[in-house]
Amino acid sequence: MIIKRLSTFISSHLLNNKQDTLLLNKTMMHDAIRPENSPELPLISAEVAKLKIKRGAKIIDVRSEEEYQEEHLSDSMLIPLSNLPKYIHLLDKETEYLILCALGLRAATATRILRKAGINASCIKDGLNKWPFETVERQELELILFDFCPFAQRAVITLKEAGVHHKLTYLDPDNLPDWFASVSPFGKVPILRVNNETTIFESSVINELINNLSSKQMLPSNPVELGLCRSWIEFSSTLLSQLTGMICAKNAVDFMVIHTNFLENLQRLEEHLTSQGRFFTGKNVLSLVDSSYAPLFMRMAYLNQYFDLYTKKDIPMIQHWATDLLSSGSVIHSVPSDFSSIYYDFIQRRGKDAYLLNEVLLPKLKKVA
Ligand SMILES: N[C@@H](CCC(=O)N[C@@H](CS)C(=O)NCC(=O)O)C(=O)O
Repeated sequence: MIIKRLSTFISSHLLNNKQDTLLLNKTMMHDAIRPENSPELPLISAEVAKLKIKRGAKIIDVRSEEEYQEEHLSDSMLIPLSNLPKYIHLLDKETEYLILCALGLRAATATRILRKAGINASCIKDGLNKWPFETVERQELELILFDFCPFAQRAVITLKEAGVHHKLTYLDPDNLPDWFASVSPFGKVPILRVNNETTIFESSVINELINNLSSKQMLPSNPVELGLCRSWIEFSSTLLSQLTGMICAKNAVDFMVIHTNFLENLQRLEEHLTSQGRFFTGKNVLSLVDSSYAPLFMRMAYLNQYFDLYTKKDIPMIQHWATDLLSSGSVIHSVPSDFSSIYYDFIQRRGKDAYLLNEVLLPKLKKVA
């Protein structure tokens, strides 16, 4: 629990304090002399570290954000050395921490600081440069998407929130380039091209990959909490499909059947939400559950301007969550600034002869005009 709190805290507050940095710079000079194994500074090899990780030890990487993005160990948490003093109080005294940097020097300094504070920390001797096992390396990421697609928007939010370098390639669904069929296995977006050779598809899988490549922890590490998050992510796809179902329904009866079901599902979600925190997990960190629901909430808010898709007071928790989510930077910047007209175009295309456009939206829009 504490580890999770720490990682979320760290991810959102990579602070820089001048005094700490000066202090640490001094210590780092001192550490230019190769550290020796001692009770104040237990040094362990990569092989021993690997065994300890299997038994539950946690890795703290004390390099910079840039170095971390280039290459890191999976499941490691990033606390740049200069930020360490600020986060010590959040570390769990029952957990064993293995401290890693590039060569072992910054890790030695960090280990001493942590041990002085009563934390069970050991220094990985030779650092990442001599780590003989697998690492996660920087990848060239290209997200291929349509501007109206809510599933693609999930991945854009995650990319922005994770701060991972990426390229966005928008395609026109009515004018797809020849290469698209050869890279998208089902002809759908989003797809994430990794190093221009591997295609990852399905937005929830893409999101998990982005999360794993970044220093952010947008999913809980506890297996049960993780499973719960994945369950609710799946549920957001059901709600999104129902929204499209309403747009395509040919008549009022078909529309009402889906609408009733949609409201029941919203109620199910409402009942699950217990926290009044900004985001789904109740913490101040945008999770993959949040990036999965934000596109739904954005479309719901658009439609609710024109008819009672939902009543705000019936779903107060969702309303609170959606308001916070839709005002966060990575969500706002996940769509082009003319998103309303993009979404309206989508409704016109998908629901050309359908009930919602012709019987509900157009009469309202004519009135406004
Ligand atoms: N389950 C997929 C859904 C993706 C999806 O349905 N994408 C739509 C655009 S929003 C698409 O590419 N449709 C094209 C088609 O079905 O041919 C995911 O989560 O990525």
